[in-house]
Amino acid sequence: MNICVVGLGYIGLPSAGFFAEKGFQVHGMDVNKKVVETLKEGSVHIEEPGLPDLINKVVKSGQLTVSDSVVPSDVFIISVPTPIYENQTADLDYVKSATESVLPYLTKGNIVVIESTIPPRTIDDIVVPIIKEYGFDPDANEIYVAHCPERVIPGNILNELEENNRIVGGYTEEASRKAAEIYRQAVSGDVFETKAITAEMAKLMENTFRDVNIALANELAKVSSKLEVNAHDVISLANMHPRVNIHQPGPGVGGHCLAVDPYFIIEKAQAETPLIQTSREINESMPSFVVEQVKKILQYKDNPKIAALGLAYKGNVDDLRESPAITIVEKLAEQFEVKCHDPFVKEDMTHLKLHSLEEALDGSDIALILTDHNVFKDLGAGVFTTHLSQPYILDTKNCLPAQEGLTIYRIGDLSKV
Ligand code: SAJ
Repeated sequence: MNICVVGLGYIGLPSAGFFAEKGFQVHGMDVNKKVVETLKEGSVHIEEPGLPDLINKVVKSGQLTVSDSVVPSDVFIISVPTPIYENQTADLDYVKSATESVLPYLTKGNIVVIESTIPPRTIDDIVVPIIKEYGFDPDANEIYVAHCPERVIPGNILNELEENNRIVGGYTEEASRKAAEIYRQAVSGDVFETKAITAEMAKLMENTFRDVNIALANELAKVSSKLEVNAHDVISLANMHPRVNIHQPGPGVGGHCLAVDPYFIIEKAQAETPLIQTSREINESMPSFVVEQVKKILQYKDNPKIAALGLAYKGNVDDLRESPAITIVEKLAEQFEVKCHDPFVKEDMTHLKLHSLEEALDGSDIALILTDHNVFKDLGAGVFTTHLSQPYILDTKNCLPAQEGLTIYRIGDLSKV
């Protein structure tokens, strides 16, 4: 069975490697020639544990080939970005052009799966019409069209590709069955068959559930600061109840999933989604909340200097998309000197100037922990007391242990501010 994966990004590349390792003959295509060249040279452009070894292995064995064009296959898996316009509606141009790019290679009986996260009704209203227009009839199962949303978490992608349950939403029942068979041959989780619209909504609700839950935690952090109670203690005690699972407050919600996907529901049901919209507003307000706290902590300092540790949207990844850390640094830099450090991020990935850890801390009046990279969790008090002008830390991710000699402020426990 041949698979052609269209789009070799954060999800497409690991998926291509995964299916290749499972014995499928896989061709990965990306319109970005630089990405293709990098892969051909045996390097991998994405930071993800285990990925370089996997890709090297399957490229070497010939199980995975890459190029900048689609090739004829039995299955086409489309895994391209779905960015969002400034007016918070989905930009489906990549999904449309990727679907168009496979058309000349389609033959009757092929399976087309969209793995990209898409707004509800995209399979029915956009993908299927493109295929119909070209002359195939998905209603008569000439092409099997399905949505199988990716659900893997960056940082643990390879394990989750293998183990997670999958939802396969077919345009027709037969399409669900055909596409599900492919996934059943590769994954160890269960594969559930449903309609396309249900799969689209299930995926969006998973991320929206998490976004709304984090908004609740962030609201609690703000309440706690007013009522002088520690939100982290409240959450860990409340979560001991068997039916409660409040998420963690923080500097805001980043990444290309939670910070974006709720808008795909909102755009299709504006009047019916006040809770989802308010949750987005709360999470988007967190960078300003953090900036306010920094100003309060440093109010007695003239020309305070700030070290910002962590720019990525979450720990142990290099992904800067929608990262609240970037917003916080930009806001602070309007008024103060801010030096940034992120061991995962490279110079050419950001407009912000990067420093070594010591350079960033040297002479700064506070260190902000904006990302919970493991390397930060393990930092001893010494590096802070040696370099900072005063041992002040605002740990927005609640990830540093309390240590003698350090004054650690935490979002959710700001009674000292
Ligand atoms: N965050 C909090 N508090 C928490 C948990 C997360 O503030 O308690 C923040 C993180 O710091 C980060 C953001 O939320 O800024 C998102 O991080 P995440 O770890 O929750 O999720 P993502 O965006 O890396 O991946 C999510 C996952 N979705 C779910 O867990 C429901 C993943 O399984 C999806 O495949 C992925 O979105 C996606 O691609 O849609």
